[in-house]
Amino acid sequence: MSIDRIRQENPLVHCMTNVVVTNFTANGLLALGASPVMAYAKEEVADLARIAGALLLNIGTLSSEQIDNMVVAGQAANQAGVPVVLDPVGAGATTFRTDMSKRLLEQVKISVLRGNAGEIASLMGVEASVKGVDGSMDGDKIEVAKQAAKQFKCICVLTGETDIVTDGTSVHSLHNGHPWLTKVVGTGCLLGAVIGAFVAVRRHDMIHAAADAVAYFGIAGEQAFQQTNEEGIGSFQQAFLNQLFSLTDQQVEQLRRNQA
Ligand code: ATP
Ligand code: TZP
Ligand code: MG
Ligand code: MG
Repeated sequence: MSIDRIRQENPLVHCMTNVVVTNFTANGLLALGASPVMAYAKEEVADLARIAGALLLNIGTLSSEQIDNMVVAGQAANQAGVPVVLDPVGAGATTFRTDMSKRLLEQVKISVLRGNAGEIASLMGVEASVKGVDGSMDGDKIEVAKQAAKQFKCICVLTGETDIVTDGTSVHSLHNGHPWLTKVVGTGCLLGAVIGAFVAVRRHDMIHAAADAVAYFGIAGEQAFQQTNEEGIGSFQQAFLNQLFSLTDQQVEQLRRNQA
């Protein structure tokens, strides 16, 4: 596990994310022990991406100009060897979102692609249901995730009730998490940033870094639910941030549920 390293090294995560989740993402990264910076201007994104521990590209409230700037940031990160995480929010909901996600995958070397089943399936041309930012599919999620990882030469993290983390060959199926995570907006988006922090401190073993991030995040959700289920979802959101702040590597090793 890597949470101790994140707390020691305090990696900078450059987030180009959406307006819905900006504050939650910054607070989630701080709680974890990472250092967030949100920056979008074409005049500065390359400079920041080069010095970051990881770059997050999240298309949740995209515009054409923002995608242009994401390409600039992503290519600078690539040149500097900085890992790039892509969250193709709402891919499949509109042709624009699907096309822009594909453009980023073509023009930037993506290290980790993180999306729900509907988003990943849409990028692969597999039939999916995507309503706004919520998506699902009926077929074999492991196979779709593996194909995506192979096609885009990246690690694919396909989230939902079971989270799948694969490089196209080896597959980690993780069974932590809680349905209440879907009742707080931006948990998927924050997870992309948290994966960024984990890969920043373990660049040479990104599949295990990504799997650890997913396990950590899911266990934080479970613990938060146990503390707040009688109070409700507002308290859950606060407790979830508290868990990101306080969970240890040892607790995560005890509580993680890999494979079926
Ligand atoms: P959506 O846009 O459909 O809400 P998302 O991009 O927010 O998707 P999710 O798939 O909801 O991303 O994943 C966010 C977090 O919620 C992940 O940690 C995932 O494991 C967890 N999660 C999602 N659905 C469930 C579920 N049914 N049971 C347990 N955990 C879940
Ligand atoms: N609309 C555009 S981006 C966004 C919404 C509601 C946030 C989506 O967050 P998540 O993490 O995918 O649920
Ligand atoms: Mg969600
Ligand atoms: Mg999402």
